[in-house]
Amino acid sequence: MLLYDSYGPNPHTTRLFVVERGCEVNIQPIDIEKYEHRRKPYIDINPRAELPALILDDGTVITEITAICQYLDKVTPGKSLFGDEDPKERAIIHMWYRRIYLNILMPAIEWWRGSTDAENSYTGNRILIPEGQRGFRAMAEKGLNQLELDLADEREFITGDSYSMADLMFFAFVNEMKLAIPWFINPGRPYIAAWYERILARPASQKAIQPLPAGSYKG
Ligand SMILES: N[C@@H](CCC(=O)N[C@@H](CS)C(=O)NCC(=O)O)C(=O)O
Repeated sequence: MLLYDSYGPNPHTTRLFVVERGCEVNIQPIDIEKYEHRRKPYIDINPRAELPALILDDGTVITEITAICQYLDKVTPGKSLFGDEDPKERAIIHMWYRRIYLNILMPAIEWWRGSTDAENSYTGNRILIPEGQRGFRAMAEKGLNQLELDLADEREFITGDSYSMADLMFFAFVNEMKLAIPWFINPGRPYIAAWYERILARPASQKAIQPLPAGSYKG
C-alpha cells in the first residue's frame, strides 16, 4: 500500500491514523505548497488533485480520509478505532465523527477558505465563498459550543472512555489548523482545551505532526 502524504488537515488525519493504529504502509510525500498535487504524475492518480490518497497493491485508488482510515483499520491487526468489534460502539463512534465533521470541521474549513491566504493558495482551483465567512464561523462555533457541553461530563475522550476515530480526526484538524483557525481552542471552552492537551500529549500525536519521509513506515 502506498499513502500519499502532505501538509493539511486531511493528510494529517490519515498520517495520525497510521501512527496510532500501527499500520504498515509505504509513504510518498507530495508538496502541496509547490502545487505538486495539481500536476502529473499525481493528477493521473487522483484527478481531484486532493490529498491524501491510498493506493492498494492491486492499483485501486482510495481517497476521502474516513474511507482510507476505515480500510487501514480493517487490514491492521489490533483494536479498531472505528469500534468494529461491537455494533453499538461502532454506531456511537460514527455518530460522533460525523457530528464533528459536519458541524465543526466543514464550516471551520469553509471559514478559512474565505481568507486571503486561502484565495492565494487555491488560485482558482476551488470554489471559495468569502462572503459566507461570518455564517461559517457561527456554524462552527455553535458546533464547538455544543461539544463543550458534551465534554462537560468530564469524559476523557469524545465518545467516553476510549480514544477513537472521533478524537483522532478532530485533533488532526485542530492541530494542523491551530494558527490558521485560532478560535478552535478558546479559554471560554475549557473542556475542549483540556481534551486537546490530553490528545496532544499522546506519543502518536507528536510523531504525526510533520509529513512522514518517503519509504516504508510501520506505525
Ligand atoms: N474530502 C477530502 C478532502 C481532501 C482535501 O481537501 N485535501 C486538501 C489538503 S487538507 C487538499 O488536497 N488541498 C489542496 C487543494 O485543494 O488544492 C478527504 O476527505 O480526503
